[in-house]
Amino acid sequence: MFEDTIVAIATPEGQGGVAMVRLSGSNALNIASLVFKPGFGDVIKSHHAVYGILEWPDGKSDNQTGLEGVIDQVIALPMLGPNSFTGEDTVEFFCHGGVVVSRLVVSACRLAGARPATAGEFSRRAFLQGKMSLDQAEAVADLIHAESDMAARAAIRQLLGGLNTQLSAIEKPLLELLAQLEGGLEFVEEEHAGVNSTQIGRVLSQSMQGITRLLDLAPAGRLLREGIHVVLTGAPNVGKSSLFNQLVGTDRAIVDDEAGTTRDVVTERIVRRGQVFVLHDTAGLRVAPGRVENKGIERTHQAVDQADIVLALSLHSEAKNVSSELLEKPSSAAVISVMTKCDLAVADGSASASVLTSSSTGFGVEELWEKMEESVQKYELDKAISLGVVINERHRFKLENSRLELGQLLEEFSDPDAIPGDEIIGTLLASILSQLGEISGRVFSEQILESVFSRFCVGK
Ligand SMILES: Nc1nc2c(ncn2[C@@H]2O[C@H](COP(=O)(O)OP(=O)(O)O)[C@@H](O)[C@H]2O)c(=O)[nH]1
Ligand SMILES: [Mg+2]
Repeated sequence: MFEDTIVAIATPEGQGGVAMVRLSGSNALNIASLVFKPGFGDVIKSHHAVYGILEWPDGKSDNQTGLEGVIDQVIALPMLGPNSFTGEDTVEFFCHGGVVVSRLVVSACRLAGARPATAGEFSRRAFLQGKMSLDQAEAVADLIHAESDMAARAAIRQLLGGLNTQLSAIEKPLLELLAQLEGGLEFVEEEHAGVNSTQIGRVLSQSMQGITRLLDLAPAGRLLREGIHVVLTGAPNVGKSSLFNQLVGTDRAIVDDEAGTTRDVVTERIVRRGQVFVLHDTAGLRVAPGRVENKGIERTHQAVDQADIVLALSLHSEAKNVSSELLEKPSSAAVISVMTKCDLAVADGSASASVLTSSSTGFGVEELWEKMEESVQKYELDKAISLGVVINERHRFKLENSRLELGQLLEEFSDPDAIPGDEIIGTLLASILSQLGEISGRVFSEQILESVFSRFCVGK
């Protein structure tokens, strides 16, 4: 248990019925008894809520606020370590919500000896006390930040051990192999200490497959965490902003018959069937416009580079798609060709591969949504959700490194005459395992903890 006791508001700031202030650390119960009356009684019952008054510690009422003594009526919930979120002694105070009371409760706890928690410090302690792995702590953050049902479902499954299970299945055979090799090193001089190279090669290939399967789910992880980026492009006046407004269901973007009206990227997030779509309306693509419009067009290209889906718009009457010609860089995104203003004329016959739309009548908009949903099926979001695997950038980086090292090692096995000795295999295995171990936090450093937990909010 950490010597110092930390305190923070765990609920969001703002008006609400109830707010929660959490104290955690070796002195949590003492500090709580200085501010909470009549206290927990002679024998503290862990996980039993107690009603009482929260007040300033004796002789330390806050003169600035003019409040003497009483701060609020609260419910206090003591949870003795190791059976708490952090694994330490914890007291949670449920006070009235709003911007003032919870802050005063924190101030009183600080006067009684607690210090303010830093970002993610409760979760960090939970990790250090062995209550959860690093990827589970990240799942807590993902769950808090989830904007869609799908993202929340994936995060809770990862929190319950999804990714961990997959990782253990990859790590366990490698750890066993390492132990065998190391065990063999001490006693036996003969080749591979009873583990033959075919066996080693098989274990390595299986791990390689496991890592590749996880990496295949990395795009799904990004889509679940960030949403699906949809960029509308096309010549000026083709009807991008009008269609954007239809898709998001509000008059968010300015529509005008003057070409070059939209000069910046306008972004709107919407949830559809449990999935977040991030729609971007852009400046129309055309040659030699003014300086400001040019900057807008530059941003269009940047948006396209980040896109998962590009909606390439052209007028009902245009036989070929002008905008896709002006898109310089190839993007990995799915491109859906869309014909606009179909209320004005019957679309050209060559447009059969396009979705025909009209923003005036709403025609084709539902079909367009379905096309977009279809085009993200390849990312196997359902699989990532059911496995509880939300690969983030940190995981992806570690997985790629370990796949690279594993690939190098496997290559050595392709030539039976060039198979390295046990000691070298052992060293390489240890390195691969340390890369993999950093995902769950089986292996960690101060730097890793800093990079993970500094992204959390205070109070989590
Ligand atoms: N009749 C008709 N007019 C449209 C439609 N969509 C857009 N417009 C008109 O076309 C002009 C340009 O639309 P806008 O959405 O600003 O195009 P953008 O420059 O591509 O963003 C405006 O005058 C719109 O009212 C449509 O589906 N049908
Ligand atoms: Mg526009």
